Amino acid sequence: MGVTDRIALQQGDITRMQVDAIVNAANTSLLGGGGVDGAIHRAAGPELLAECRAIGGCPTGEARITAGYRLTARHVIHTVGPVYSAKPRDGQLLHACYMNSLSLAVQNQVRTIAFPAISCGVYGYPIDEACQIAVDTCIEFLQDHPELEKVVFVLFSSADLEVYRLYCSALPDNKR
Ligand code: AR6
Repeated sequence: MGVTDRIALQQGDITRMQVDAIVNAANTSLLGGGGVDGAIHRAAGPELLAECRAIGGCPTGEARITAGYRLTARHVIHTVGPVYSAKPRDGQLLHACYMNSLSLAVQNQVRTIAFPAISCGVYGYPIDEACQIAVDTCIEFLQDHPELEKVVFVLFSSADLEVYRLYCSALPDNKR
């Protein structure tokens, strides 16, 4: 079994995912917002905001973990993606978001995790560039962490799903 067998692609709403942890594309305040952040807070309930408030924020590229409250997922991992600026730093920060989220996950015995397309909404990151960073970073991590069973990329639109499908189907053998 190759590492890509531990990666799944799905279209839908991340709040409905039956995984140990879902990742939230948050902002540095961790106090909620629109997009996937708003959907996660609505589905998890007010206890999530209370726990986030106590954390007191999160710098771009880093991640913080909370309980999932009314979600099926046991945990929410909040990470803050970069606002796209077309500079090399964007890619470094987006890579750090995935890496730090995955590290926090395994530190907390998470075996299955779902990611949205971090930074690809309000923050303006082009989906094709972000997809490569997301998939490559997760492959790298899965190779080093056999205890992580599954990474699911949950895409809101069929167009975004297609970008991920195409990229994954064209991966070279040394990444599989
Ligand atoms: N499930 C899965 N994906 C979703 C969902 C959902 N329920 N809702 C939206 N998406 P965005 P960002 C997709 O804007 O770009 C917030 O206000 C969406 O189509 O949620 O990282 C935060 O508080 C897009 O592909 O996050 C920050 O201020 C992707 O999720 C800011 O937005 C990310 O879009 C973060 O911006």
